[in-house]
Amino acid sequence: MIKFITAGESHGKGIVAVIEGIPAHLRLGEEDINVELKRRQMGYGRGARMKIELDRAEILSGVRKGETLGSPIAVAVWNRDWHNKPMSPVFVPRPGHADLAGALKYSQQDIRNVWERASARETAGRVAAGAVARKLLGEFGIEILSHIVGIGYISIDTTGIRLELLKKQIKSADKAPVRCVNKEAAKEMIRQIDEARAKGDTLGGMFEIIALGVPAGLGTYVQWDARLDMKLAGALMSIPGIRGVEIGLGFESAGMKGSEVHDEIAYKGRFTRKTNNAGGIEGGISNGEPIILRAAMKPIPSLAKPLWSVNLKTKRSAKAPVLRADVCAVPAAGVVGEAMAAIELASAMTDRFSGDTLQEMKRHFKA
Ligand code: EPS
Repeated sequence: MIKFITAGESHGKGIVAVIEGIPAHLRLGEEDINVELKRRQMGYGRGARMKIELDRAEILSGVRKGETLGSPIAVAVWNRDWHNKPMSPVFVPRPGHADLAGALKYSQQDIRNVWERASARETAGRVAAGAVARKLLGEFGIEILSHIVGIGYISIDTTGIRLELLKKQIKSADKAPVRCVNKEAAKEMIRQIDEARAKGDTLGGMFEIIALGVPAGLGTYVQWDARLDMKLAGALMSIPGIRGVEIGLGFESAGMKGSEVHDEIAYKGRFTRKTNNAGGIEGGISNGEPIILRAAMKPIPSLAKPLWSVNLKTKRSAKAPVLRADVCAVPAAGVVGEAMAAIELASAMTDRFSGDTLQEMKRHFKA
């Protein structure tokens, strides 16, 4: 099993991720993490903070001479925008952010004490941990991709596209502004982001995760909390702003007939399916087909044209504070989603093919 935690505040010294359960002798360098951190910083609609930061990993522990030791791996991403002087307090919570709920829970009047940790900057730590998990998955031929399938009112349907072609399209769209494989839809997404920015508004959307090469047999139905779909859905749901997760056909399957939904089984030297509506998981277990997940992100709650709220001190109506923020962070959320899926899949792999060393894990995998 792989465990990970993050620590750090948005304007503290940095974000740290600690990941445990990675076997010894996996080749790992800071550059493996940096490529993923860079991807998280990209995307049309990001705020000014991304122009300040140059997220880079510093491996603090768990790696020697470019190889993991089997001990906890700690990675730091230092903040450039580190405020070491006290900042003026904020008393008006933003609707939709953690501000009010956090202030009530931790008995805080200065909302900065809530948002410093609740900020999506924390996801830099997740992406760092995810990059380590991804490196382990790569040893077993498992690849994780993501692409944007919706922003605002625009959404695309890629179900008819052959997976090999879709994979190519996703790889070439990865550096494009909204990471969407449909160029026409991407233009409209960008136009909508511009419009939202001009109006002081924000936008949400939907990303899809595709995990290729996942062997059959990860996860299990024998206990509720061991199901792979539960773990993956929970992992995606934990990303700030995510309000819904689907697996395979997801919500659409609720309105369809059983004969339309379930993937008929054939045998051609191995078990095959013509369709993958199940999204690669049946009975809480990976079935050998690609794993397909989608997550819906709500619009960012920091609005340039703010909503009404209440001052926590005076209890009088007040406009929420106007802060530097993203107009749309869905392209970046997709990268965070990949990281979370990588961690859960790597964890399921270490459960299934456990080993103290990578070689031992590979022997179990081969067997
Ligand atoms: C983020 C850093 C933050 C925000 C954003 C994500 O930096 P700052 O608050 O200094 O501008 O840009 O956080 C949010 C959108 C949020 O709602 O918390 C980052 O590194 O991703």
